[in-house]
Amino acid sequence: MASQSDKFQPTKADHFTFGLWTVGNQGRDPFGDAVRAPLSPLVTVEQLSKLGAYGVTLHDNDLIPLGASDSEREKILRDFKKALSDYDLRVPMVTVNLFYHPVFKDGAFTSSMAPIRRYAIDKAKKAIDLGQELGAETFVLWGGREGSEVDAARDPRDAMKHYRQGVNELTEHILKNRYPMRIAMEAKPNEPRSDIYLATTGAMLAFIATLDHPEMVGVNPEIAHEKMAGLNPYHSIGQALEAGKLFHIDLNDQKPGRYDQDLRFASDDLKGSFYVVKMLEDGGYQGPRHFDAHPYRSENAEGVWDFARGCMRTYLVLKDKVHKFAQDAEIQGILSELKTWSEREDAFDRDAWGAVGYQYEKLDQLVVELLLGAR
Ligand code: GCO
Ligand code: MN
Ligand code: MN
Repeated sequence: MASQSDKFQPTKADHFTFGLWTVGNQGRDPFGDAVRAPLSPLVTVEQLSKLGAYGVTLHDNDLIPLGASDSEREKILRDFKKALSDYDLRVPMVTVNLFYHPVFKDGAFTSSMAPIRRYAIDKAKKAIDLGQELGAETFVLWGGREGSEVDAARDPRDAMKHYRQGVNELTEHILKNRYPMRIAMEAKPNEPRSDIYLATTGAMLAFIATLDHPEMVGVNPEIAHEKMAGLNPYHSIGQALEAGKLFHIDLNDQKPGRYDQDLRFASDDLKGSFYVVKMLEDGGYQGPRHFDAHPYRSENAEGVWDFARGCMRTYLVLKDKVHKFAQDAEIQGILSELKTWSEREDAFDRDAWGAVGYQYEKLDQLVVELLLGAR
């Protein structure tokens, strides 16, 4: 693949990152067992670095198994840090697993059970400490089990109060320890819960404004999750960026109206993905380009790396299209014509304005042809 064109060969300067859980996904689904062997974090570091990635991200338990002793933790961390330094890979983001163990079956921060909430908050604090040890500047918080099936059991107002209290404790922990770390909250409308609280990036933004330290908390929008909610990720990401809240991003893809697919970046929706790349590149987003996606279940160990290469190459191809968009005389001509119209200062004539054609058909067709390589 790389031989096709070096222009699309990723380098560390592109700031591509992958979760250990993404390339390490074994292809389990609710109807079928694992199709791939577990992938060691050390091998992942080596492979990602060779493919041109900049970093790797992880949940606490992707690296340190739940229940590991202090000495086991230390050994794992020592080996992992050595691999990171041998292969010049960074860990810009760490997150916490608050969903896998049965203890979280009815929520973590929003559990109705105070001892479970305590355990969840302490687990997240430890994951923050782990992130600090690995040099991460972002801590992602995805409340996968923060939701319900049975609304008779819990009032969402109580869930909000508990959620807020949990996040407030995390910011206190970061401040007390003077960690240079920010929190990025990730929304999802459903799966694994029937309904997950704070279902969209917009809901997260409203919630963040109610926290004790809103300046330390932003969002980690995931393309697929916005699509699962029937929303346009370009708009959600744009709103977050404009609010100064785009602290991190999960790039992947999703067919609307389906289960959580976590598809290879831009594999389904080329035009929507183009606008996301355009937003990140033109909008001054400084963070890593993080892929949170899974290889198809059809793949063996080799196919996993085709998947990772594909995510990065497509991003770079779309970034090239963003430059072409800016240089395309016809596209820019229409846009500047529209701008001239918008700045007209003659007396307002309602009927004349009502009769104006905006040329959006032409504009959109030009974008389609640009993406198809026809210009
Ligand atoms: C999902 C989620 C997760 C989270 C991850 C980080 O696919 O439903 O995106 O992958 O991003 O667990 O906490
Ligand atoms: Mn995600
Ligand atoms: Mn997802």
